[in-house]
Amino acid sequence: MRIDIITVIPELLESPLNHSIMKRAQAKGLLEVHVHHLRQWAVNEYGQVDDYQYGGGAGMVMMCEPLANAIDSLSRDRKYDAIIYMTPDGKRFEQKTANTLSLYENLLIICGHYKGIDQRIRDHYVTMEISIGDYVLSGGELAAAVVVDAVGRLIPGVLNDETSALTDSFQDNLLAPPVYTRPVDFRGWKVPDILLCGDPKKVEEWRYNEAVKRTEERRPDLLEM
Ligand code: 6GU
Repeated sequence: MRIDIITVIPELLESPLNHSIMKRAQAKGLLEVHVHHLRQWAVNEYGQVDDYQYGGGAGMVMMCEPLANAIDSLSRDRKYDAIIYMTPDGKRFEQKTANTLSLYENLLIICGHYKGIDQRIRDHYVTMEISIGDYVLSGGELAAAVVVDAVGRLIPGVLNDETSALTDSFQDNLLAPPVYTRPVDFRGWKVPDILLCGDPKKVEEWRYNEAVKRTEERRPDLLEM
């Protein structure tokens, strides 16, 4: 999978996408992430990419021309399966969306800043608008990093143990069960006996029951979906 990202602050995307699982995905050639600085397509020598909004009001708006030129230029090299705009008024990002996106070959993600981007770019280019939750971030970059991570780890071969994405929280509308590692007794706090019994069927059953219990307690809404 290839993901292109358009941003005015590429630095915000560097670290989150270059460590741990995202680093390995790219090293294995399963995921390519290309971050493009919107200033390359600025309208003048000052690197201008935003302007005052019509109708007045505080806050700048990202202009049509640099964004349209950026999207056109990148689209010449490949056909995007989705052109995604990161915005708090987009559709809430969920595991289901990550699953869908992980099946695509080419994604283009646009990070908004300031008051957002000119509506005409949303009307004529963007095919999908994503929010990562009901709170406002200063820009779309951190949200884009969240989407790339959630999607990237689902690409077959990215995770070491192929089954481990299947047992993640949310994959079956259940939260993940508790996990334990050594030592078996820490300050008198013990690991549940059943995890030491050596019977995989019993362990599996216990994990499932714990997942249901945890979901009932913390996220009963998930059980009604
Ligand atoms: Cl995608 N962008 C911004 N700026 N804020 C957000 C968001 C996105 N999702 C939640 N809050």
